[in-house]
Order: sequence, then structure tokens, then C-alpha cells
Amino acid sequence: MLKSYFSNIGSYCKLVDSRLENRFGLITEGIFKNFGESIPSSFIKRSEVKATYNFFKHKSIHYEMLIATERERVLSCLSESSCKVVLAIQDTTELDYTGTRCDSKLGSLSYVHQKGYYLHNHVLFDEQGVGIGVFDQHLWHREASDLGQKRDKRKQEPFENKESYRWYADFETLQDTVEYLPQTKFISITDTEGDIHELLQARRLDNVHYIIRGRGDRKEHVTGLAIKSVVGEQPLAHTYQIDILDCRTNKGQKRTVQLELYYHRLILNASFRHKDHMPIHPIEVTVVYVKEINPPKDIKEPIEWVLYTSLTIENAQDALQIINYYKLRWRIEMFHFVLKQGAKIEQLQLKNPQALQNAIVTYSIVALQVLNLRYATQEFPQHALDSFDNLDIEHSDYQLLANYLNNTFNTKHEPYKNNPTIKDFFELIAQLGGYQSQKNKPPGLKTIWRGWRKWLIIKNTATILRI
Ligand SMILES: [Mn+2]
Repeated sequence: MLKSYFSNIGSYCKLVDSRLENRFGLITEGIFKNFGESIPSSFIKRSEVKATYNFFKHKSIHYEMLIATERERVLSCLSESSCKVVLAIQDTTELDYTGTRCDSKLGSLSYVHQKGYYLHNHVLFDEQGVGIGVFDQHLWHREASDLGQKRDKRKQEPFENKESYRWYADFETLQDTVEYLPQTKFISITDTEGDIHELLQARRLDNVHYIIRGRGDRKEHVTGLAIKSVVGEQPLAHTYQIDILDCRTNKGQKRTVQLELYYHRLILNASFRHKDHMPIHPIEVTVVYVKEINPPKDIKEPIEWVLYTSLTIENAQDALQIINYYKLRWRIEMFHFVLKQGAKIEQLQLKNPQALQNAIVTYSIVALQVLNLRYATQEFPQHALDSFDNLDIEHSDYQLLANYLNNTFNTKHEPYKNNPTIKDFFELIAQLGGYQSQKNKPPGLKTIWRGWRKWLIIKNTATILRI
């Protein structure tokens, strides 16, 4: 069943020849260094621009192949690292190519005239939320005949034909792949879209788990009682307080929220499925339930999370760990933000869909590295400057940047600071990007990126002039 969905994947692990492999390396490097620029302004030299376009439209390069190559890279990264826990996060976003050069050759999104792709990403992160790599990616569109189809009709479709099938299929691919890495614990994380019974019951490996946000309220097997009421009646495990930015209801104002935490192991009811569908059965999970106490009257949607997990929970500490893992799901939203707002992949002007697909994968692989930049300061503040290979920062770079800022903006940085850290360096980068230091508000992605782009120009110029 999986085969038809993932045709070609797995039979490739390398590109056709070493010339193309080298080109792929040059392209990803060029995109990283000029992230956010169009293809011509990333590569400038006519021959390089042409080589990039030729690579994307090369008849024997397909996006499944590039993903398979990236997956190989990710797996070799994992087998060499000491990573004990890996978060495998999935999510879908929409890429709208209406009005671009190939829109007439593309399928539809929600409306017939809206052309583009749905993009489903499966990205691996470590326990700190650092992106390891793009594990899987799928692109699809809707058939014009399916648009506006009645919900009941869609429900009767076999599971393999439904869009929700990808969540399950990706989870299965993860299991098939990591069976041989038994020392690493993989935790699959999805939002409510992944609340699919077939997925919950698909788990078969000891080193693979899931945390899935529940959609609506399911029923407990045997008693038939609603999950929230069953779990909410358990002894209170913990009460705590967090500050949130309430964008929807409170104009982005900070709000302090009191939360109650419950957990309970129970058996989920298997609801009815059409007889031709994959058979489903009741499944045992641990439910972590968080709810807001005494929400203010004007708050329409108080915080309420129901998380299903296969992980064992013995105390409140374990339950909090589940919530902390789930919070890292936000990284994939940020990843999509970087792809769309940072790399501007919806503005790619490529004439044929195959080239566009190849470009989308390539930009995705690079975008994850860019996302890592944003979090470098927060997660590795005390690391030495040269701890990130792909960033290529040295001690002399700190000196150069501090001198540049002092000369240009009259700042008073110490260029000869002893052993500057990643945090020290990125404070300067953020300043270069226009960051006005504010209490408790770290610089955002755009600021860091703006600073980083300026920094690359400064560094390149200095290298040419041998300062
Ligand atoms: Mn989603």
C-alpha cells in the first residue's frame, strides 16, 4: 500500500553522477549565503545562474530523489551523533503559485483558480529544537472535480486516497527507517490533524513514540465516557502559571494564565469505519490534559490541550516533559514561515512544475539551516564561536564585526574580548539587523537574518581587501 504513495523513494540514495552532486552542493551553499534573494541575484554569474536552472529542470532529477538524498544525510548525521531523543514533527502548509510562470501547468488548491501545491513536511529536530534535517516531504494538489465535494462523499473514500493518509504514511516511513537505530528514541509530534486512529494504532517499535494533539473529544472504550471528563476527574497532578502572547483575543497582549494538569492512561474507543477501510481497534494511550483555570470573561477560547501519547508517564514531571516536547512543534510553523517569508519560495519563477518541485525541496533543506541560526543564541549561548560548522565563524570575525559597529554606529564594543561566545557574536549580528534591546524580548528571526545578510557582505569585503 505504501509503495504507490512513495513510488521511487528508497531506490535512490545518490544523484545520478558526481557532477550533479557537486552542483547540488554549490546550489545549496549559494542559496544559504544569499537567502531570500532570487536565483539570479543569488548566483550573479550568468553561467552559475544557468547551471542552477539546468539542475532544477534536469530530466533525471526528481524531488523524491533529492528528499531521499537528504534523508540519507540525516540518518548518517544521527548515527554519528549522540542524540538520544529525536522529535519527528509533521505539518502541512499551502504554496500559492497563482500568477507565476508555471501556474497554468499546476493543479488547484482550495479553489479552481488558486494554483499551487500543498506541502507536507516531516522534519527531525533534537530535544533542544535544533533542526536535524528534512526527513520527508510531499507535494500534491486537488483535482478540480474534487473541489466542493460533499463531506459525506469524502468520508467514503478509502483511507489511502484521503489527504489525511500522509500523516499515517509518514509515521510508517519513520518506523521503517529507524528500526535500525534502536538506541535513539523517536517521538512523532503532530497537531490535531494527526489525530487519526490508524496512526495511533500503527506504532510497533519500542524506540518510536508519538504525541498527538486530540481533535474534539473522543470516548473511552467500554464506559463510553468523554475523555476530557474521565481525565479531568483524576487527581490534580500539577498547577502552574505561564505567560502567553494572546494574539487572537487580546491584540497580542501578554496574559498570565493559570493551568491545571491531569494525566491518565486509558483505552480509546475505535469509532465506526466503512467496512472496506483499514480495520481499527481500541488503543491504549496516556492522555495529558491541560486546562486554564478561571479564564477572564472576554477570552473566547481558554487554553485547553488534550495530548495523546504512547510514552509512559509516572509523575507530573513526566507529564510536563510531554508538554515541553509538544511546544517544540511550533518550530515547524517557524520553518514554514522561513520558507515562505524568508526564502520567498512562492515567488520562484520557474517554467515547469518538475523544476519548481526540485527548487522547493532544495530551498527547504537550506531553510532549516537558516531556522537554526535564529535559535543559536537562545539555545547555545555559551558555545564557542566555531561550534557550528556550517556557519563558519571564527574569533577574528568577532573583532571585525565589533570594529565595524564601533566605526559605523559609534558603539563601544570590545573587539578583543576574550573567548567570545555564540551569544556575544549574535548580539552584534542582531544590532546590525536593527535590534533595539528590550527586556525579555530576544531578537526575532527577521532581525537576525537582516543582520546576518549584512554581516556576510562585510565579511566578504574584508576577505577581498584582506583586512
Ligand atoms: Mn497543521
